[in-house]
Amino acid sequence: MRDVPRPSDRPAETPQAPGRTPHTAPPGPLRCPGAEDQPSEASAPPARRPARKADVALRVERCLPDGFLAEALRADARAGLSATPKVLPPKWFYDECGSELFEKITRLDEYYPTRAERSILRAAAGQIAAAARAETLVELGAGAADKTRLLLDAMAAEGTLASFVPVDVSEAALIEAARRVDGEYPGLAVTAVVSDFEEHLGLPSASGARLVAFLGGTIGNLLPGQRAAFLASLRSRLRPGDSFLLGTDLVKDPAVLVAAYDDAAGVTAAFNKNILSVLNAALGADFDPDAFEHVALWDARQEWIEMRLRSLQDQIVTVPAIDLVVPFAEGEEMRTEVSAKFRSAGVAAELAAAGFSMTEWWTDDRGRFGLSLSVPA
Ligand code: SAH
Ligand code: AVI
Repeated sequence: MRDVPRPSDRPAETPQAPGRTPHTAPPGPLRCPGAEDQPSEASAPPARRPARKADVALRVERCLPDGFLAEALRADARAGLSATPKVLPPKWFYDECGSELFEKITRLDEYYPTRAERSILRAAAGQIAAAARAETLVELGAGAADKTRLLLDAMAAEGTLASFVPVDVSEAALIEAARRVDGEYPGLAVTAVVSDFEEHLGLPSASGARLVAFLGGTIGNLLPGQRAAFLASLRSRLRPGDSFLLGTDLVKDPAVLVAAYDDAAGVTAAFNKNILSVLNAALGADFDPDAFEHVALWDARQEWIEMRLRSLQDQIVTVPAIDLVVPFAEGEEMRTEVSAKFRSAGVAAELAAAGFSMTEWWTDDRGRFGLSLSVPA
């Protein structure tokens, strides 16, 4: 039984999880022009959780070899920009601006998944914490880890919570989120893990039950084969007593879905085009984001939303870091994301195929989003 969170009794040194490469987080908030507005409901620290001073070191681990992500981006750009049709993997949306734009998306009227999943967590977090009885909450693709507070609070109330391990490929956003949680939960050991969860899951090996959360419907951003590989890899690293909490957006009226990915204010369009800015910054490319338009469409056969960037003119883009010259024809479309939508039976089947047994299934009151709790079968 652990004693978290009690604002008054945080130890001077937090307990430390094992890891390969611990670092101290740099200070400072994220900044992204165009992505600033009022803080979200959950990102504003509630009064009952006083923020801790920012000068206390946060534990950060980098699981991938130095340069791995930079090389992976080069490889993905080389392959994707040379393919027909062209394609870029969505994990590269999330530089500082991309992460801020995603947070802005979560506050849009049209973008229901975050609110729907939060409403499920509000209702079910106690049940989840009681079933999992986990010491460690690992969150894959944690982002701002806003909804995560509902799980942390429930696990603390259950008396089991000792550590939180957010895992994300977006280092700046991850550290900012981890620092906030660290400040709000005295006594909680927080270890931020910078990793690509398709390469290295970043699960802590410490004894004690672990609850692995993968929220937001991010699993839908993986293609079916990638999903199966990811689930099998996760299953192979879980132990008896661990649990897996998975958020999945559900199939619904295509008009609702398309609006969620093509909002009136153009935030999703900016998010989509941000991948071009990522390539410009990282690879010296000369994409002109204004020379592309945002496309969101529902693929009824695959049951996924597809985001694309459509070239507004014949143009040639150079990508010096990979020595590539890329012609785009007017009207040519490049896929930047799929966002698969699920049905409960399909989720259970994919989990079962990977060796999980789904023990609970919740949806919000309008049946828009599903949350499943599974254990190793
Ligand atoms: N879980 C949060 C954030 C979702 S946004 C929520 O529910 O709101 C998706 C997050 O997953 C981003 O922070 C992004 O950086 C991260 N992500 C995407 N692909 C990833 C990968 N392959 N490995 C690690 N993190 C990834
Ligand atoms: C992170 N992921 C679940 C989001 C989604 O809905 O597929 C990413 C996103 N793309 C456009 N809007 C949001």
